[in-house]
Amino acid sequence: MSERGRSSAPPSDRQALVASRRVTATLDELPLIARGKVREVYDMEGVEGIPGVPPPLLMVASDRISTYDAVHPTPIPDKGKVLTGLSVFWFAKTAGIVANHLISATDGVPDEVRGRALVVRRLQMLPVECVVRGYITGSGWKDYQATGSVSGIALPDGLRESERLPEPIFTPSTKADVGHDEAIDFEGAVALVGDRVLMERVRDASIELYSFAAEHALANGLILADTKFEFGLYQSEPAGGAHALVLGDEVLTPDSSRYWPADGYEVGHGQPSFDKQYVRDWASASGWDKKPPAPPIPEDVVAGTRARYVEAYERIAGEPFQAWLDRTAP
Ligand code: PZK
Repeated sequence: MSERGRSSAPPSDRQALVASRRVTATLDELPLIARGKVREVYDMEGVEGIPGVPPPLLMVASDRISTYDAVHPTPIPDKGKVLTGLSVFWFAKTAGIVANHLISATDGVPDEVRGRALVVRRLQMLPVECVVRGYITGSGWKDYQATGSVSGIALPDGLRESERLPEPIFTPSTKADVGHDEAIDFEGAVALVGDRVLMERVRDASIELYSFAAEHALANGLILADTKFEFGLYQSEPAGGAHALVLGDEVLTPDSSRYWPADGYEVGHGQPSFDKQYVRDWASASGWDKKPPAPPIPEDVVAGTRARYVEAYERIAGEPFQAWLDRTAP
């Protein structure tokens, strides 16, 4: 029984102070507020109450992996830690471009999820996904073939699949609760957000983030074909304070981005994913119809895929993955 729970008497001032400053709960004490295919968001309300500051959130990345939109039952060990470490690397590198929601990867993070969870500022999220493309692939390639444009941006004639674009383009989409996000043009994003000047800042920040990251990645042998950002507004004062534009979500991870090996890059066809290609190749050869439920992944494919995630971390962050594990160990 805890010090607090042993007695029904009111807590002493000291006990109350200690309780109010308790920074670490266990995961099962935190209310789950959002659940994605491979990660969760928890409410840290009551864990670290600071008057006038909205209570933070805990974003937890799992080791689950999805291909063809279905989650496999087999985890990829350390995938959540790789993605979280990469997000933190990029948040630090890009803080001069735009503020971000990261508070801590250690203080307040429960031991059981250390290395794969972040305490973040609670934002009012903008209702658009901010996609930037530097290469023509995926749904962008489909739209270009059909219309010559992507998100209302006319592109040069004669582009071939996976070709680098003359300059990165901002191709926002809606946030669908279920199913796929729907591509919209910039005017559609302005209408959803309701503030043209804000949306221009979001677009410009998105392109600057992509350009910075793509150059860093390429210098380390990785092509960053495209990526998705999510932004929010942060108001620290109870009322009347300015709303700051803040970068949220996970950033520039293999789950939010397409990374290709620069080695063997070839225009004219789809490129292998740096991280998921072993799983996709195996899944295609397995006879799975690519509809849920996704099949279990064999051991050798799991090991090869884990190695690719770790390699992505080490190439991008420029340090051993072990350094991330050491910095975040309880
Ligand atoms: C927030 N999501 C998406 C869904 C996930 C993530 N800083 C923030 N403040 C308020 N809300 C969010 C964030 C962030 N980031 C993001 N949902 C809420 C989402 C499911 C699982 F991990």
